[in-house]
Amino acid sequence: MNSRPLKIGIACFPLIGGSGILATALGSELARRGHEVYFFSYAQPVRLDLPQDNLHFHRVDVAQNPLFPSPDYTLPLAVKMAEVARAQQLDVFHVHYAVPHALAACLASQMLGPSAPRIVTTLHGTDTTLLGQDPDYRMAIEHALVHSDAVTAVSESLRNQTQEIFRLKRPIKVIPNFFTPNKPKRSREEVRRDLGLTDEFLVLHMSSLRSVKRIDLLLKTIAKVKSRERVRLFILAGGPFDPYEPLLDQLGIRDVVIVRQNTAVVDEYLQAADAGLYTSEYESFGLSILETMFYGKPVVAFGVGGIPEVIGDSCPLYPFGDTAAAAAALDGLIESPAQVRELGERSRLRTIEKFSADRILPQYEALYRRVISRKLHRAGLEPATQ
Ligand code: GMT
Repeated sequence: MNSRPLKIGIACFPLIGGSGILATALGSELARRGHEVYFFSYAQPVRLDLPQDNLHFHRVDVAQNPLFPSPDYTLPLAVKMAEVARAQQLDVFHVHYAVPHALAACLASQMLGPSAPRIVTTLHGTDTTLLGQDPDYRMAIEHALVHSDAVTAVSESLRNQTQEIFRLKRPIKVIPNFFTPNKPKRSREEVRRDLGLTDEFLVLHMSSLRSVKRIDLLLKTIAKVKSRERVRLFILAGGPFDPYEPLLDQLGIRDVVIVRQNTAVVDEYLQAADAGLYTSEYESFGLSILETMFYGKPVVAFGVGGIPEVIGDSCPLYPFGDTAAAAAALDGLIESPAQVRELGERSRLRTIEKFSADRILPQYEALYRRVISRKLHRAGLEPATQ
């Protein structure tokens, strides 16, 4: 088996959102393993530390040409991907999210002809579950999926849903997300002091706050906690919290909730927390849940989408919308430090066993090599490995 380092182009969204965070972590891990990685996005991804050996970032300018009625990103992205692929002889485009990244990769590939890199598309959720149902996008997504050399999904649940929506003839490979913690810069005590805490039970929620996250249910759950004076809900918000401000007063929980905006480095807050609370109505995976579990914190969540695959039997799950059950679970944890330790440790062990970089990276590397070998085989240069 050929094990030369690969040249991989990664296109992703740069913002605080699971797909971009995962793509950034993947690129960094690949670079650490000796591969050469080229990121494409309209801004530097929030968790991408540069400079780093083997890591390159190519900013794509959104075209604001007065000839066009609206700005265009897909074409400049495709052109930049094609230019860099040609100059650097990339082996693979690994694109995260079908729209616009997989479509830009298809276009770049057509521009380059037979020497084009192979295309690996990773689906993260809403590109299938929402856009896949949108008649304005559906055919384009289908085209990108059919013309990718491999398609992966981050959970069985998302794979099944994608197959249901698109009825593709091709296989979709499940490669779950992974997480690599960064050493926190401040101690647990320092962070808690900074948040104005003494011995309160700190419940962490990290998300984009998009409507699918059901922040209304998050706040209602906290409002139902019996030991309210002993609990604080800490929200690391990747989107505006203003729409939920009135609910804080309606539920009488203004004193209980702390909100911090757009924090890229989450490790020190994960370390400072006692448990995680996630009330989404859908998650294809739930990267924040995985991050919480990695830090040995129990998670209270509803059993929707891919969440049961992430949590497994490390913590109990609750039916969607059952805020009373979620609040009772938090009360149980507040009352029992032993239970917090036990569930937290089970969560931590599960993440190491199933979702560490060492478990997941070889799966992507093997996939890249497989699609590359198929290309060489087609060109008559080397026998295919499968
Ligand atoms: O859900 C978000 O806020 C962002 C979104 C994205 O695409 O960036 O997250 C999706 O991808 C993550 C990484 O694979 C998954 O952990 C999230 O569950 C998924 N979100 C949804 O399915 C709603």
